[in-house]
Amino acid sequence: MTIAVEDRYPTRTAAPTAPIPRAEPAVWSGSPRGPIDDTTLDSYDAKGFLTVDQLLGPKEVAAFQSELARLRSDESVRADERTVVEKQSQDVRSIFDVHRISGLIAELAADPRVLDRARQILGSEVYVHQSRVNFMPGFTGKGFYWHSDFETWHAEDGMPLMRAVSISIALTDNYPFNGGLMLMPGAHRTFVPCTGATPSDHYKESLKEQEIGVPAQAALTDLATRHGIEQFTGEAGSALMFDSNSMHGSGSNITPFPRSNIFMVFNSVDNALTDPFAADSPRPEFIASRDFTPLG
Ligand code: 6CS
Ligand code: FE
Repeated sequence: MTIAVEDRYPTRTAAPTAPIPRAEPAVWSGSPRGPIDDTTLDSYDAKGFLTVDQLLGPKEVAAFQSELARLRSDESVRADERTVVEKQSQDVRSIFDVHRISGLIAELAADPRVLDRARQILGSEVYVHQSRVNFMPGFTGKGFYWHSDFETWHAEDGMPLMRAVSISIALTDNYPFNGGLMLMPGAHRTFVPCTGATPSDHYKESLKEQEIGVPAQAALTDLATRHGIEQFTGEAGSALMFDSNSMHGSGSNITPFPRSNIFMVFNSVDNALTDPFAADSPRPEFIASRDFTPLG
């Protein structure tokens, strides 16, 4: 029997509801000292994200690029339900649960350069909530409209609080013009409820194009006006870490330059998933892990 957990962030309501100020910190206390210096940690707390130049060296980037090419061309991976293909082009867009498919990526999740940063921000032991590799091909790569990941993870996966952090590691150069991720600095301190009930098996559509769980334009206008917009750019090997409730999105990529990244989400073991707060059933394990065993 699951004990009912208080829903601090009601969303997917029939009628529009007002934004909710964030109750919890972005950087949790009690963490073991980690690789992030105090100035960067303070900036993360204020903005909701930080960047790491050259988290991976050139040789490591090359090894991961080969791994992604291997995965992408493996017919069994392509046919797997954990693989999302583009509607029109049928190109592989994302491979979920990739830390369980690729040993190389499993090692990266447990690498102190990654794991100790996540533990430091979340102030606890952590586990992988979700992993994916994203391929945004040149010319046809589709972006994602503005959204908060936490809104989906709360509504559909039963994530109680904003105590998760994502890391996106660039495996190609991220330019301003090839679909780089945009974020609103400081918007992580506001929860924007979304209207509209979650359809059954929503993930089958939302992972290609999200229509439910999308903030209203008025809320986005207010946030962008108050906080502005920054864009993550950087060479292959650089990384972006961002709070679960960061407001982010990306444009399409009409340039010849592809944009590929490895994306992993770390959740605190003290923020384990419960029942979905606004969906009739939990999403599959390959999108939202229910193995809360601490990493490392
Ligand atoms: O629904 C999810 O879990 C995924 N959707 C998006 C657009 N970003 C975060 C996450 O990978
Ligand atoms: Fe997202």
